[in-house]
Amino acid sequence: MSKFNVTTLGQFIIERQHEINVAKGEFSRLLRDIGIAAKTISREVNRAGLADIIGEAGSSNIQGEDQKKLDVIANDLVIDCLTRGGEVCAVASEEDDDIIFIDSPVSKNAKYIVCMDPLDGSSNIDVNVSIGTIFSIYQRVTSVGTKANTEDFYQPGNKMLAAGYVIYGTSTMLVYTTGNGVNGFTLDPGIGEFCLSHPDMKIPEMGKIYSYNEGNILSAPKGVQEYITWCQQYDKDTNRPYSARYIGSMVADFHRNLLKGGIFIYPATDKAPNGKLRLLYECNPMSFIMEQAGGVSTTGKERILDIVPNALHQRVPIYMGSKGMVNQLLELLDK
Ligand code: AHM
Ligand code: MG
Repeated sequence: MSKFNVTTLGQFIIERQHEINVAKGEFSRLLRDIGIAAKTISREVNRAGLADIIGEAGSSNIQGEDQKKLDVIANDLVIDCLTRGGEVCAVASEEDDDIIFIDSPVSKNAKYIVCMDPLDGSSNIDVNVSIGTIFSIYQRVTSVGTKANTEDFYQPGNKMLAAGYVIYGTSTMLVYTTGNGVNGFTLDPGIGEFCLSHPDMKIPEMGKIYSYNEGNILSAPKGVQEYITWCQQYDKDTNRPYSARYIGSMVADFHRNLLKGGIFIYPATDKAPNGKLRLLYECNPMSFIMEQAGGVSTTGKERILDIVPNALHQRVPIYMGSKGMVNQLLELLDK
């Protein structure tokens, strides 16, 4: 029997490449490059308290939010990795106002575009709480060899080829889907590889955790207010009251709910009338993973993955998680 009884991310990508309908070698190399970028970001995140890299970078992103140094570092690391890999012609990032075009000698025939939030949950960096990276991959719709444009990025989420996230928590994990289920890999620092630790992840149909910033309750839609009150009422048959768990890093809240069962709620608020979370960088990739794990993701009116984007930094309300819980909330929103 082999003594090497782990499956690394690289091995897994090759083993599963028959499931993909696009140029297999190139797509596998692209996934591999994202894995390399994730390991490098993980290293930077782990030494954030030691090196002088926490705190503000002095620049703001398009939403007027302060960028942290680690945001900038993570953004640059992914773009460098993708540039050298040669499979991607353009990237849209939460940290950049416009599309970043990749024009390197090796990327002349690149077929793919990437949307990413290089470091999500940035308010948690300075306080040593879990943060994450979110990515998604699409095939470009404009001709290979020409300059990519917004048409490539305004594809609905249902056209996504792959999506994933990396969580920098008690350990670093990479979770991804190519539309054939969801698999999770834990970084083994000893060998420096992501190893398959959570095969075929499925979210329980019901859970008892709700993840919502209750500081916004007064300006939440009535249906959300009623749902939260319902979650808090005692009822032994439905196992209530539920537990409130809100980290403020979507990746971490999502990851816990995926494993345990739960619902993540970020509706429109007075401060953010379209919701806070971005369709391209946060909602679409997480919705693809959620659906592939058997869960539901919606704006309350429509399936997130069916929205045709009209701006790179578009925001939408989002309700996602265990099927039973999201459906209960939807009944109240519809009333
Ligand atoms: P960021 O991309 O600037 O870090 O913002 C996104 C984060 C999510 O990870 C999280 O779910 C949300 O913002 C928390 O926002 P709030 O503090 O308004 O509850
Ligand atoms: Mg974000």
